[in-house]
Amino acid sequence: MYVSTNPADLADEVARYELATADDLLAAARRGNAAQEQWAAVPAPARGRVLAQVGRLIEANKEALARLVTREIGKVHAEALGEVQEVIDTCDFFLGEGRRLYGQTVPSEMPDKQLFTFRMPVGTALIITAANFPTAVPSWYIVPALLTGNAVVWKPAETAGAVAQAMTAIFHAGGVPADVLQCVIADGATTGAALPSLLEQGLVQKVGFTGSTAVGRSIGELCGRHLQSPCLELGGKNPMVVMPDADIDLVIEGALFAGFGTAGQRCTSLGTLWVHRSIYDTVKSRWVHAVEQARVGDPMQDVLFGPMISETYLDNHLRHLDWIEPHHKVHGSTGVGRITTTNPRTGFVGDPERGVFAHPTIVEGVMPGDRLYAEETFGPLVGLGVFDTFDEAIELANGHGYGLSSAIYTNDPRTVWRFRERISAGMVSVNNSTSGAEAHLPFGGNGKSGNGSRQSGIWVLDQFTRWQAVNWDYSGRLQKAQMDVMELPYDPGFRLP
Ligand code: UN1
Repeated sequence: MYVSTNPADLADEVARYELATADDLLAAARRGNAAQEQWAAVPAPARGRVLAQVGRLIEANKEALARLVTREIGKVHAEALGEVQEVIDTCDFFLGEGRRLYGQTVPSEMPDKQLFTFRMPVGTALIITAANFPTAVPSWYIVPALLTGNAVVWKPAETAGAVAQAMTAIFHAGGVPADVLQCVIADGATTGAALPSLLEQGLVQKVGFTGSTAVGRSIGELCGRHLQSPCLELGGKNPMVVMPDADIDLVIEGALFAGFGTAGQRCTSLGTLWVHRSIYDTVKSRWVHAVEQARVGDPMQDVLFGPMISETYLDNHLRHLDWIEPHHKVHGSTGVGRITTTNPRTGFVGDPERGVFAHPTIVEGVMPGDRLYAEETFGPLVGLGVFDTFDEAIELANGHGYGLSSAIYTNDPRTVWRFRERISAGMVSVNNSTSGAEAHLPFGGNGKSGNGSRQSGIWVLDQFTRWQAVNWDYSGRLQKAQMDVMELPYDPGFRLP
């Protein structure tokens, strides 16, 4: 029995549920396969209507769902409301796609013949999501997958199981058939054990995964053996580059939210703040001050961040603190590590002993060669470094090999364009936080952040459909492509006098 507890108040039991076995996952995929064809036969505009209904129900239940998000994973309530809004936005976007889902008509090289393309569903998708965005990120997969006629087996993070069950209930109430969307709460090891069989038995035609680069790599390897390309949304070490002409007020506000909002537990959270030497001291002292003053604590109140998602996330954060080296300097709070009565944070909102809260930590002096430079930390631990030239900033921003999100702060349009051209990240913010992508732009990364797949907007359609090319010859004879092609005469020797 898995017991899901409130990370801001560990005595508050949110839900308990039996974790699924590998066989449960296989059985769910079989049911999904059996139900998929009938779902795909529902006209796309009617499937779009179903997602419109889901969107309206999410809207009607927004406050309750956001409260559950805050209670189960500790996300600050205002952010939880924003996250649920992202689900509504995603439904709104895809309800219209049900009336488009365009294919093309293409001219043939021969007469009395027409060419067409159709988007076909891939089949049954296994969607594996993380706890940090327990409603929005799953919706980025589930909504387009359903709209395009696929069945979905959703394996949410067990840490966010109550939210997943609530989401699934809303989808079913909105008209999605039970076997077309199934939520199976299992742990990572069980899912990993089931995946080879799911693929070998042909029960899953698409895997969507949001989580660590290491797990993404093994899912990618496994899917590759079965000639599948998964949709992978992995880690980030998202740089923010501050040029000498930047608006410093904006930088401080952006770096505070990007670094420490959601307790740094977004894949788009700021990794390292890179500041030009000419303004380094000013930016450093102002940012350190802002982090020191930030309100941390009870996520139902007006705080910058609440608890870690769970004790596991806190433990990981504590391990990452071991990566701080003698050449680093630590700033940002009245302690490091877990906030307790004996390791207090000045101004803490609430009682830190009730939950799993961590001090915000700025690590100054991060440089290539440091583990903190090279690896994602997924917690309230953010690097600070200095650069002298734009070329150096680009090298630092790309050198770790992740490529999810990035930001540049400058008022010079030429610098914006140079940054955009040379940064390896899939997402670029100009004078804005690395986090907080809107729900209808392509979301995804390069390098260690993903395999090039993109979620959201029209771009995700390529993840959940395959192109079918159709040719229709009504000439009444066999016209051979490339051979029986009409050619009009021309005069190759023609020149103007
Ligand atoms: C994630 O952390 O996996 O851009 C997704 C953002 C959010 C999504 C983050 N809209 O920060």
